[in-house]
Amino acid sequence: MPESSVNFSGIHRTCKLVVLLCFLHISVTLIFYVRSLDISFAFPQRLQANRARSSESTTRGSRTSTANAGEDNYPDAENQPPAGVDATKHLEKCPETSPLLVGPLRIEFNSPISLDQTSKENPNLEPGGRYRPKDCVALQKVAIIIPFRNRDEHLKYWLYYLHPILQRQQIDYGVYIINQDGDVIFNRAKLLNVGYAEALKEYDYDCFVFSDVDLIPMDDRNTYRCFSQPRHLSVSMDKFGFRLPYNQYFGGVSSMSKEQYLKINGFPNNYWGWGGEDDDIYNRLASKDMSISRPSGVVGKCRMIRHERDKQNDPNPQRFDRIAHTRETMHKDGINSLSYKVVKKEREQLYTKITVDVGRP
Ligand code: UDH
Ligand code: NGS
Repeated sequence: MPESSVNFSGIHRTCKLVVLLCFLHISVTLIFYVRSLDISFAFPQRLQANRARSSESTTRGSRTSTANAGEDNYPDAENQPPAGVDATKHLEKCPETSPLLVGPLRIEFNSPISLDQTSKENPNLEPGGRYRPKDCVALQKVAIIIPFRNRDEHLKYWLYYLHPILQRQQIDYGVYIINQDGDVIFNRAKLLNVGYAEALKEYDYDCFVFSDVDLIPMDDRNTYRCFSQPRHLSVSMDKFGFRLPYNQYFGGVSSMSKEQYLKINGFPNNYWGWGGEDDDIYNRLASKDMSISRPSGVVGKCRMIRHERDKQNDPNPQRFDRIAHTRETMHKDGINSLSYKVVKKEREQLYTKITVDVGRP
């Protein structure tokens, strides 16, 4: 009897110890559990703020702001990287010559082009036909300005060919279609001035490429950017037998830095109808002692989409008289006297289209 009573009290003590240990274990687990709940209950605002901040940094990558040029790697106002770029990654400047270039290209206008297909083939574009390289910081911010009216078929080819070329050229660019409203006589140079002014409202562009809608480069080494002198890019057109029609020719596709453009007071606003406005621009440049920079005849080859003369764009009978007086008129007729009304602004995936009323002669 005494022996069994000893054994019993031993078992009893062991059991008590086990129960105590279990209790301790459960208490510790419970404390940790409650503490973990506490964190999210106690600081819901902080969590929300963090979440908001991280989503902001991805969506605000779209480039709609103005620039603090040169201050850091992401030169727009809020220093946001392009969508999809890691904000913590330090980006180098893009090289002078893009390693992505392939050289001569086959350009033809036989098969119809669909805008949907072109959009699908350019998934890295941001709304409005905007792009900037993801792996390096582009050397220039280029607005591409296209004077336009009723040339939708040409525009489809232009977008189809140019977007991939411009991306391979590693440019930070936007495409602006400046559409003349109504059916009064066409004014190419005034539309180009409008493009300059409107593009600058969107982003701190430092370079402007002015391109007819029907001209496609045949070599991606013909970079759509600016140079130390105003640049003529369409130097070797198929329609002229791949040579310049005359030495002073500055039509088709050209580029100018903001500084070069302002030095000549932009372009004339009073060339209504076809011809002469490009010669006037040449005269402006010459009067300011600027020379024309050009790519070689091989790199500068381009094709023009054949077409008939447009309605309301007959040759301007006043053009010869006007180009004879550029030096006297250029200081009062240009970007400093530009007036127009924006009728509509459409931000499509492949371009920004701005419809404008430029008045009449
Ligand atoms: N443009 C339009 N719509 C027009 C007129 C001109 O979009 O109604 C734009 C377009 O970007 C074009 C550029 O302005 O590429 C220059 O127009 P242009 O008429 O000078 O063009 P181009 O030199 O043609 O291409 C001149 C007339 C050719 C007649 C040929 C007859 N076989
Ligand atoms: C010149 C025109 C330019 C024009 C160029 C090429 O004669 O505006 O021909 O025209 N100058 C004058 O008329 C004063 S093109 O063959 O491309 O239609 O750009």
